[in-house]
Amino acid sequence: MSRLVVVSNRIADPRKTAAGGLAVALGEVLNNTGGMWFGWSGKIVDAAEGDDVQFEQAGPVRLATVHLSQVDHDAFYLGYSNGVLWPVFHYRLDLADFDAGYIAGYRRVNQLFARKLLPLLKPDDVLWVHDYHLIPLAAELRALGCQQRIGFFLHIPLPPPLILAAIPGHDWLIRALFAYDLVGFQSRTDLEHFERYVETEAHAQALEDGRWRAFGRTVKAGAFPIGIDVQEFDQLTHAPEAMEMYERMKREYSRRKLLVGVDRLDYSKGLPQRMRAFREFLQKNPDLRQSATLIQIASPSRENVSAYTDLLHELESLCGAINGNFGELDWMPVRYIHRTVARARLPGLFRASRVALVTPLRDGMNLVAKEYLAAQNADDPGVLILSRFAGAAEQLKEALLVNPYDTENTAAAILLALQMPVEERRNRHQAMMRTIRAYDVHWWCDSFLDALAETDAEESGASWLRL
Ligand code: ADQ
Repeated sequence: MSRLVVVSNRIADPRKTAAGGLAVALGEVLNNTGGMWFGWSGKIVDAAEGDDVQFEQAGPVRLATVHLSQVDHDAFYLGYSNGVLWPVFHYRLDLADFDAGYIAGYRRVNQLFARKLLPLLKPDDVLWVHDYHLIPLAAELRALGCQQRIGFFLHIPLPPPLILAAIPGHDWLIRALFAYDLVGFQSRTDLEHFERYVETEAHAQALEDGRWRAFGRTVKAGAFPIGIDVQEFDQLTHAPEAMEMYERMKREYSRRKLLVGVDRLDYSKGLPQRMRAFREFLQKNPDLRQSATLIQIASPSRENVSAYTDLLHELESLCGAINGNFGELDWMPVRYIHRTVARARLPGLFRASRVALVTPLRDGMNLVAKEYLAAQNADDPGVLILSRFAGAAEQLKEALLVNPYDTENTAAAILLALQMPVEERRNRHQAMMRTIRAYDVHWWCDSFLDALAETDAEESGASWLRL
């Protein structure tokens, strides 16, 4: 069995539960192959301190990391990855900052990764590169002579061709994808965007089995919707920390039904729109007002990017206004918590909540939707209100699907969810759990790696030097 080498911007120690399902699943494959995980250490150092690779052994898994200089970090991470690719890939051209300097830093860090990784590779290694920070990594590796099989998975959405085309150098980005052997997306929609782009903008030739030919190379493209580790989440749900959280929430909110939202504080997650929908619900249903409380957890995220500070203020002021206008001495409609909740406690909060509001404006997949369902009591489950713009909506058809921009429609869904009879809740939950179990994170890992193993390894050719 070939050794697996996972490459991502940040790495996680697969032995730690806090790392979450993705790290656990990747850790399992890495464990089986005695693999390596390569990425940024999370440390910013003085450029003069050098860029040696740091190693750590996590069981059979080798963790290899490099530090970044302040200049590289700012241009690569804050600038191009999170100031250009993240907003545009989430359809937010208005928030993109197309500073010409950023792309050079993005390339520099990808070249650094390639330079540092190449000497660590064995001839029959299989590489799996993750996410938008590292789109050109395979091209940079190929330029240095790397012949190994390389797959890429994009965790965030791929926008339609005309939105993608707004990025200066978009053709360079997509050309870089052809240095991979397999490119995976979260949903059919993202895959279709890729196909339309390469056909119309890159004049790629469609071959059989999802393969595309352009720039002297063939790449296979497919949709591999990411899942959760259902078993691991089930164990977490029944572990003491989650149980204690569940009991506490049930006690504290014994007279109310809980609605829950758990997100990173990010403009893609639709938090202000969600608050407005909840306000609309309170306005329209005065008789139900005191029977519902919304707990919104928004964990701090990328706070040094300015769009995030604006969002923080907007959300704080909306929550304050809702509580001010509708609150009573013994009841606050919204509990807004700007903090990360320990992973071990999340299932308890999910299980105690009658409704989950997962209403992003755009999301690659959204694992919170799946985790919420997995944490429910199958005999008396809660209701998932899910944005049709989350990748998860392609799979979870039995959720109450909403358009998060449509305040009235989302408010109506909240009412429906709170009043839904147990029989209907059970049926919907059962159907969605079948999907979540069939397409769990192990299915995702295996199906991606099987598809990668089936690709024909190709000579990479010197053309990549010109990227
Ligand atoms: P994210 O945008 O981070 O990930 P998501 O899938 O919702 O989004 O969450 C990832 C994990 O973080 C989940 O396990 C969740 O429980 C946890 N999490 C989120 N908010 C939290 C909070 N406030 N406190 C504690 N834990 C929290 C990106 C893409 C998604 C895609 C994932 C995986 O944007 O669309 O689903 O990668 O591919």
